[in-house]
Amino acid sequence: MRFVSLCSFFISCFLLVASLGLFAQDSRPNIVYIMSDDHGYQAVSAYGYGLNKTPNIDRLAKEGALFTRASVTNSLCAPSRAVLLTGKHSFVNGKVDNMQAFDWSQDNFAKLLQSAGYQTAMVGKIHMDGLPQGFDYSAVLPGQGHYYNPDFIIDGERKRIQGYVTDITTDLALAWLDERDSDKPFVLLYHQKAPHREWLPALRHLEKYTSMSFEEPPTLFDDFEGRGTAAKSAEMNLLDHMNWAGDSKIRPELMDELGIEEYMEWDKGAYNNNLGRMTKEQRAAWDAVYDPINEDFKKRYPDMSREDLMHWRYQRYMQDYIGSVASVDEGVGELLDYLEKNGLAENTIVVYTSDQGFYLGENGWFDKRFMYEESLRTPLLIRYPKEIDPGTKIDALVQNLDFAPTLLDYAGVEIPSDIQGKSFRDLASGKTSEWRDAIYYTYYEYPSIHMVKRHYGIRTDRYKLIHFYYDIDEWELYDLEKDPQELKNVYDDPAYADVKREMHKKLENIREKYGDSDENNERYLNLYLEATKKN
Ligand code: SGN
Ligand code: CA
Repeated sequence: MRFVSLCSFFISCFLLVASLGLFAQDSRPNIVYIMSDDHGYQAVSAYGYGLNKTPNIDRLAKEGALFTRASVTNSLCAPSRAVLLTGKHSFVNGKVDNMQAFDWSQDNFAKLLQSAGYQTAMVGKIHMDGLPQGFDYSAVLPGQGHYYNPDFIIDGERKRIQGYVTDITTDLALAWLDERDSDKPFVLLYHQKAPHREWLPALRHLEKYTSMSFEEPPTLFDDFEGRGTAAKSAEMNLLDHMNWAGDSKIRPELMDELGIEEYMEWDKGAYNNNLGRMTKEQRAAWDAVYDPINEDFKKRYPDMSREDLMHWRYQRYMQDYIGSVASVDEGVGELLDYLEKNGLAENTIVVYTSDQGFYLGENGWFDKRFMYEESLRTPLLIRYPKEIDPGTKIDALVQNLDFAPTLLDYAGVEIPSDIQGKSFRDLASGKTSEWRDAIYYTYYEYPSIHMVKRHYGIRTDRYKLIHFYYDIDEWELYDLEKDPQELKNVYDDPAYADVKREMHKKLENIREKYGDSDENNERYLNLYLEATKKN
């Protein structure tokens, strides 16, 4: 009896203290949003392309969900980031291309989480000017950033940090996690620069990846028959439009010796600038691997046909690209280990994605920008043990437009009504399979590097309709079921007359739904022409 009353006394004390909030634990989930730059889904092994191994990123799919058809609304770096932050299409948030300034004063999901009591941090690449708003802590790269000994802007102050950018970004992220207030939930945006051009892997990866050889995509020598003017006139060819020094790491002096001309006037400059940042020791380790490659190329070059050169450049490209992905994957591993060691794995949502897709030699291309699949789609993996079953696969047409509302939803914060994306929380947990039946896409940065013409379009489960405008007026229609590589434009094929009509109607509706129009295109074109004139 006495024991029981003693117990009930302690229980009442406990309840009293708890109700006063002294024990109150904030159980809202933490969020780690990982985004790399230009990481094509073909180079995430969970997608099954067999190009490389990304065991750490793959863990998210094994222990959570893999989205097979996630995409972006505008396949370019800074616009994609603006869509992530705002949950609104480019023509609404204003950041339509890499040139226009981003208006940080508008709402973003980090600001909303911050006012709801979350600790917020952004580390790595953001590719926008101005101090990131909505973040208690920010350590970002100015512009594109550098691979070796990069500058960082930490809470507004610029300083150079010695080392390799991917590793530094991870270290800064982990240091912030260590210093945070562990009583409050957090959101960490951990944004890698890699594997963005010009693809400089970490020293520890040079040997391994430069000696690898990769299977070529079947369309490496695409002649673009069956496609429109836009694909034919794009400047993304591995042989014709890639820098020899900057990208393929041929020494500028060797270019001169062999009589190879610069395609871009900054070809040699890019090489000198990237390698010029290295310390003596870093440079020596780099040269020890790339000098023999140069020597070998010097011997072979005089006898190489255009075709031989294309094979060579594809391998060179992939070695450095895949080599740069390796450290991104290691960073993800470090982060996941940290969460585990600190008891955070269960209550933390971990997202892995890229700011868009990327061409890894398909159609003979590198870069992105197009509404075609390799560029439109982006890897998306998400782990949240409390709600998402291990090994979940989702084919729904989610977009980067949906991140802001999804993350707000997980955090229990009200989603503002002007957000255009949709939370995919219930889709990920399997509570529902209902989803949108079409996605909308816009692209603006033209005329510019890579010369991908302005376009917009709609993609449904099976079809894609694209309109290229400004200096052409061409429509393309693809049947993704019959032609997943989008090699044959069936817009003028009478067999598709009904599909064409239907897709036009859908396009009109979706443009109206999101508030897009030809007037928007005109307005953004004029802003672009003005901005490019000034530069
Ligand atoms: C640089 C690259 C381009 C790339 C853009 C945009 N050239 O200009 O190849 O398309 O960035 O990329 S480089 O020779 O300077 O590397 S984005 O991801 O930032 O949008
Ligand atoms: Ca990018």
